[in-house]
Amino acid sequence: NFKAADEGTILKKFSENEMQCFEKLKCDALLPFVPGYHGVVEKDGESFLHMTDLLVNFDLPNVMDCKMGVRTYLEEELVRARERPKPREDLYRKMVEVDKDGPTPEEHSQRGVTKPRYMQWRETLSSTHTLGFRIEGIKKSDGTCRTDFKKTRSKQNVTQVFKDFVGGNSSILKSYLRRLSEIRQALQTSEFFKIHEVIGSSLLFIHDHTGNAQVWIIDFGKTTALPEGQTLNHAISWKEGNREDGYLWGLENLINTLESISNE
Ligand code: 4IP
Ligand code: ADP
Ligand code: MN
Repeated sequence: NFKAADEGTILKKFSENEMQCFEKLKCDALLPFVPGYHGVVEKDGESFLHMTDLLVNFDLPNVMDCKMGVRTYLEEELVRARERPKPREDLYRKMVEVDKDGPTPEEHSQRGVTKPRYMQWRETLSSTHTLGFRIEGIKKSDGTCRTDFKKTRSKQNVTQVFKDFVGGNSSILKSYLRRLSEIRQALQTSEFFKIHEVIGSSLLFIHDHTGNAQVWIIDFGKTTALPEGQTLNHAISWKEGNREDGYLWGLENLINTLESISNE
């Protein structure tokens, strides 16, 4: 999905939706917290979004991707699956790999699960439903990479992963907390955030041995504008039709989780 680009920048596979978000973010309170956006470029006959490489100011960075919100798929995907269910074998296989009893008898016999069914299963197995965020992956400075967090659900488990990630460094933890407060503040004033359903977006945590620590808002591939005049609360629960994403509720829980580590 990504391609190398000029020094300090990266190319992400083009998406019309994500491009529109970056365009709108150019004059929004969230601008200081999203990767620099440098427009659309063509390479080898393919289109890409050109953005700043967030790792560029780090020396041997440690990186964690946290997917925000209580819901990770669009309401329209739910409607589509109900009207015209399309069981997918790839999602069935991913489900069985984690839990052979995950699929229902019917799903087993058709060797397929629909996209929203798979996404909901991922949400309940992880901390998405209980905390409003989940850990997707971690890349450490030593080159190791972990994505086996599909069953990391309890606050205790999540806490342990964060502790390992910061390696007990309290000043990095404090920098992360400061940055998360700034992000919360910016979200509360952002016009963009008010009128968009933010689905599948992540907070990217980056730190290194010099003590540099930052958090960035990334991935607007499924962030969608609401109909004219409509706004979201981002903290109340999702009921089909209200399009709430639980982003602010998740951020609050994430901040609480890091604060309780910091206070130990
Ligand atoms: C993936 O599941 C992720 O949720 C992807 O989201 C999602 O892509 C995939 O849907 C889904 O299969 P696992 O993480 O369990 O592998 P992301 O890209 O944000 O990680 P979408 O297109 O929904 O963003 P499909 O339909 O691409 O398989
Ligand atoms: P996808 O839509 O495929 O999920 P994301 O935008 O979430 O793509 O990016 C996937 C991963 O790529 C992130 O977890 C992060 O590690 C890395 N990444 C994304 N954007 C940047 C960036 N601007 N700079 C550095 N790394 C990035
Ligand atoms: Mn993503």
